[in-house]
Amino acid sequence: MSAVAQSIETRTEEQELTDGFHLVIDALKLNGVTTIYGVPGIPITDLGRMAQAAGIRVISFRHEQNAGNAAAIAGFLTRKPGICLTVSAPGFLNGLTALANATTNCFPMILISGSSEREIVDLQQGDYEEMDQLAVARPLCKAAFRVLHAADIGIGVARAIRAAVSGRPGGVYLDLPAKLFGQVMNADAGAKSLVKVIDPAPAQIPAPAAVRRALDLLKGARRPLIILGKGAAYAQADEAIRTLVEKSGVPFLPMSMAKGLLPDTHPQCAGAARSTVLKDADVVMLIGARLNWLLSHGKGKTWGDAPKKFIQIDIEPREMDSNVEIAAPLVGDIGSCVAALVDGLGSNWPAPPAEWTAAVGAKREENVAKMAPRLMKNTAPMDFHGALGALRTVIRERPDAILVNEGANTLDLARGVIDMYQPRKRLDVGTWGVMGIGMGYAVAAAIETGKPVLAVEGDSAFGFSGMEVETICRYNLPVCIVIFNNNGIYRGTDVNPAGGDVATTVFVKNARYDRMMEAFGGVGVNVTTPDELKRAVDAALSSGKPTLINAVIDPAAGTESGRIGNLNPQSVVKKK
Ligand code: ADP
Ligand code: TPW
Ligand code: MG
Repeated sequence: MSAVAQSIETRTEEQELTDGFHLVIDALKLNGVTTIYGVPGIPITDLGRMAQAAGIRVISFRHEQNAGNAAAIAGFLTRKPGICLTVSAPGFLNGLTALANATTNCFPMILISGSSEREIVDLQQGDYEEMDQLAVARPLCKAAFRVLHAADIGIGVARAIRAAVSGRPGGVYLDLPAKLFGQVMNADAGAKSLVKVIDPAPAQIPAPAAVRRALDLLKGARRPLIILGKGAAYAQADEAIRTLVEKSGVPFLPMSMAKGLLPDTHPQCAGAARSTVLKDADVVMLIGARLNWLLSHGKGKTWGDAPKKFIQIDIEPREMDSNVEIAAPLVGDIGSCVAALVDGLGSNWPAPPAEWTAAVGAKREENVAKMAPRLMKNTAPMDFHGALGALRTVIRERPDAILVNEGANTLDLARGVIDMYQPRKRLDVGTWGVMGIGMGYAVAAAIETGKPVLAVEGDSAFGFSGMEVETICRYNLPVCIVIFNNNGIYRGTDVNPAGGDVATTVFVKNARYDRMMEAFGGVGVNVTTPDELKRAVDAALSSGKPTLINAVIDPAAGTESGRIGNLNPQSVVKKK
């Protein structure tokens, strides 16, 4: 043995050592991370193994985008950053889509990717999976960090956690080069280098003058409206929000993922009178909802001619005046802002003019009555409303089930038809209207909450993450997937006028998605009527067995792009 080797051996006998692998795991555990979503491979395979051995639940996916989506929605559901772990370049890029989507939706998540050797990457000498990942990630997320020394792992993980959950939540990238994992240091010094993040998302109290300004505006309103967004669902200030709505008597409109914060059947819910309230309201209070495309940027036809004033509650100051003037900006965390407003309402806050609440109520009853017969049609093939009528009953009977929803018609119609009763039970395509969130969200929803999950998926939407049915079977998750199979994107009836290939929006006819589930030991069911659909979903949710129901929908039933066909650009050139 050489003198040097001998001296190292003597030293290791004297002191206990740790390394990068263990420090990353210890740092995550110290900060309460219980689950990692990812895909293994060089250089993070052993990190996953060791994390599992150390008691962290490590959920292996078939594609990083789905693992990333799982981490993102875990962040939304728990207010702790969801962790996604990927390999270098291609795995990193697959996960990056989910990180960007999380940032866009204000969900806290951390994408941890292994990366290649810095010296080789920076000289572009062609390393295994070479890519300057930090530079690529930076413009697409809220913050991006790289750790080069084992002694900095603790601080690196702490920065990532705080960046993800403080202020406006978002996606954070943490770059861990392969060499870091093998770096050795004294175990005591390593333990001391770890950082437990104290109060990672500190309360941000609104200024009293801003609270008064908002209350004054609300008090003077003749036709007030509260819009609840997914920021309000995320904030977990459920009781305070309910009190504000009920004490003020103001009608409320939930955005898609805020449905259930108060039940859609609540007497003040204006969900079924959306166009009326947006058009006619004179004072609109936004709580954790942005005036982006989903709210027509706060102007134009949707908002009518009646002059409007906006009160906006948001933790991000720069959100104010992003699209229109905000008359009463209330910057702070929703829990603190809403509590301050409730205080200010006092005990004899005047109800809004009865004329207004009655008009909203009447419109709502009218629209509900108009839709009712369409939901009761029990025919084959089903149309969307018939099938959704059955699923609406399922959720009414099982309000604690989590509904995941994506597609075009399948999304827009389910959002309108299926009433939600509890907060954070509806997870969908979010701000981007992105396809592919379905199975990642379903897996994480089941794992994080232990509740049954009902994923209502367009046949196209499902295809973006469909291979994860194996993951669902492997972990034996209580997920029931219903595929609204109309043979394609929007519809299955398009024809290619030039002949030859089928139209771009059309899939294989009479496909049997249920058999995909059977391939992995799950339950597959093919249904053609709403009654059959209801029975199959009930059986799945009661048994908790992974189930996929192929629901045969009339291929002619859908419309182009569901409810947002108006966003398609139109060609002005006449065809020859
Ligand atoms: P929706 O799509 O439902 O309309 P958005 O995603 O557009 O909702 O808006 C969510 C908003 O909520 C974001 O502007 C975000 O900054 C804000 N937000 C998120 N969490 C909080 C919080 N705890 N307190 C205050 N605002 C928050
Ligand atoms: C990542 C564009 C929006 S909706 C949709 C696509 C491809 C599928 C609609 O068909 P589906 O639903 O799911 O069968 P239905 O009920 O209307 O038949 N790529 C990404 N995101 C989006 N939004 C698209 C493409 C799109
Ligand atoms: Mg379809």
